[in-house]
Amino acid sequence: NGGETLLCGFQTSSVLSDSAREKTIFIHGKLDDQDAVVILEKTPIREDTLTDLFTGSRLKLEMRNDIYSTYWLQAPPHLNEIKTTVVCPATEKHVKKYQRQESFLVEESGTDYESITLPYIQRQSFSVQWVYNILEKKAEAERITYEDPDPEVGFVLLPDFKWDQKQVNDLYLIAIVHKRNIRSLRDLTSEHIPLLQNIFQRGKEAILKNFNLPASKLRVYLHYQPSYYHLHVHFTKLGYEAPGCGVERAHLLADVIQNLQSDPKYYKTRTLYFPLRADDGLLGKFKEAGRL
Ligand code: M7G
Repeated sequence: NGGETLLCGFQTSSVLSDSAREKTIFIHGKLDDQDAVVILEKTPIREDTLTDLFTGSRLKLEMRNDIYSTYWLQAPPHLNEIKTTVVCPATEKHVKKYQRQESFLVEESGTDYESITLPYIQRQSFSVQWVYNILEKKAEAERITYEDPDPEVGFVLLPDFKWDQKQVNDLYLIAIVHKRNIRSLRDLTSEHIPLLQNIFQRGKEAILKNFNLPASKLRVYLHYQPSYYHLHVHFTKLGYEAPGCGVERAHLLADVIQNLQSDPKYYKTRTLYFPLRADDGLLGKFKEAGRL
């Protein structure tokens, strides 16, 4: 499928965002006449590659001053790869998702959800075909870390595509529920507690077994609003600030379970706060309704 030459034909039209600190760049362009978003990311330097790096690389002196000197290390190709993600064909919504933009905090009551958010996401949200492909083993089947096939409380746990699995420092997995009618946090009631507890318990066990990372090193949370409206839970390494994961969107799974235990309708009735980007259509709907 042309995997090796894929990007030769990529025509850049604009840089959507970039970050020197995260060492990423998000580019919008065309690939075979189709809109595409390409994400390039330099990955962390792994301790277990240091020997290879020191023995297999050439050093080019940049400057020397007293006891100080700086160099360019020309690493062997296999230690100099750039993680690349391609979305093609990309929709306008994908382009917006990756564009750097100002955000505004929205206050959404239970009734706002029913009257503003729900009708909007029913018309406008991203396709969750990739999620169904995972659940049906049509894609990424060989990447699955753990699965509980139960139709009620089951889920698939696998590496998020933001994680290259080369080091545990930036560990990032997602648990995707088998049940298909749960869009987000807002759809959860006390009847889902067994499902959430199952994900929490078995997810932590699977990560300990496969990646040797104990529960005390994990941040387990849901996003509201999510980008994809099929319930999923994020598992990341504590202390790793995953790109695009602002505090306002995160709801810790442990808190979600407790909130539902104390009030079965907690997420139907509470006001929830979340940031939306300036050109998000949902923000426009909140403005039209005079809620902003
Ligand atoms: P979210 O909270 O709905 O949206 O999380 P966010 O991307 O705004 O955080 C969805 C998660 O699924 C994100 O962490 C994505 O990186 C991840 N993800 C998205 N896609 C399209 C894929 C995919 O095709 N495969 C895998 N493994 N993960 C994906």
